[in-house]
Amino acid sequence: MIENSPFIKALKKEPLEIPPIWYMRQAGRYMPEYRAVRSKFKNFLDMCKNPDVCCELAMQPIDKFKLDASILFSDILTIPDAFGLKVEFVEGEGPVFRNPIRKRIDIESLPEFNPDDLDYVYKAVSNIRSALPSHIPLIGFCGSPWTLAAYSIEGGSSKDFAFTRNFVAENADISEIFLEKLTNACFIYLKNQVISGANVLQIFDSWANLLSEADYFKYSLKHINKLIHMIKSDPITADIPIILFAREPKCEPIVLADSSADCLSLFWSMDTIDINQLKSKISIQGNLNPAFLLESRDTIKRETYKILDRYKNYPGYIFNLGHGITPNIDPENIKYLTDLVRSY
Ligand code: 1CP
Repeated sequence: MIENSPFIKALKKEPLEIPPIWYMRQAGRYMPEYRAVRSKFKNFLDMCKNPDVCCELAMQPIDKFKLDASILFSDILTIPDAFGLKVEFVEGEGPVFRNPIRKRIDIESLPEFNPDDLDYVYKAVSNIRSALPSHIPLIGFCGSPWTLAAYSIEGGSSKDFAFTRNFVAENADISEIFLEKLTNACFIYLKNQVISGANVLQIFDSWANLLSEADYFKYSLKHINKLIHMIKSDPITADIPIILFAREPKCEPIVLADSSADCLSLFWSMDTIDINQLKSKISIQGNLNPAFLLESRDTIKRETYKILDRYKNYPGYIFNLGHGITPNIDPENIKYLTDLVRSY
């Protein structure tokens, strides 16, 4: 039963002897098995549009490392692609939007979001759910409305998203409309993932760090709060635990706990926060710096123990990294890390 899995117990803030473990980007380029499949596709999104391949990729880290949770293999940029922004992943450049949002009119003339355009994602969810052992929970996910807006307006990735920040400052009213459209799309998208078999949902606010504290509430957290409220109010999704990952937001973590997410996924630099005030409110997931996985075993052990010591009495602690596994990490170190946590 999924309810008895350590991961779901932790999300319900139950104290556990050994924390459940999974890793952000647990399927990806660092695995030779992934690269073998990836080499058959030119455009990454074409690979995401193949539900059988997504299932195979999601299962790779589960089979190899016996992790406690699986995550849908897909990407957060499927939603902007479904809005007609034509997302492509260019070799060495990351995502590139062929129809980015550049002017007000681009938002005004956006088509209605059609959730059926993302049927390939729901099919991937149901394939993965069928392939997984029945006691391993499956995480569905989406990007936060702000993070999706940032990529859509910028037209791809960027160090500082200067065009986006300028655009929203000068077009606050229409940006609000765009963020609302994205929020509604995220809700239907996540609901369909739950209908197809997702047991947990994670929201990725990967570009939370771009905004000042006041702007963070206005452009990001307000919409995340609304999205979580919609999920918690719908009878189909009401009981699904929600994990919120926010990269270095300029607000206190307690403010994120008030979003009514069930779990906070901490970015690796968020290691001086006061966890006592979070204890009764929310589970915590994280937050080893993935860069330590490029160092010696002694360093990995020292840094992992620091984190395990910090959270050993925290009810509902889930071990994870503070951001995704990078392509240059040796899979043997993922195995080493997993054994280390389980034998602590
Ligand atoms: O060419 C390749 O092989 C593509 C690499 C890759 C992979 C494996 C991308 C491109 N996306 C993914 C899968 C993915 N993306 C998953 C599922 C796999 C898993 O976790 O095991 C998930 C949950 C994501 C989510 C995602 N995509 C986020 C949020 C998490 C985070 O890292 O902050 C973001 C920001 C993206 C955008 C994205 N996808 C891929 C790239 C290169 C980028 C851009 C990153 C940037 O802006 O620099």
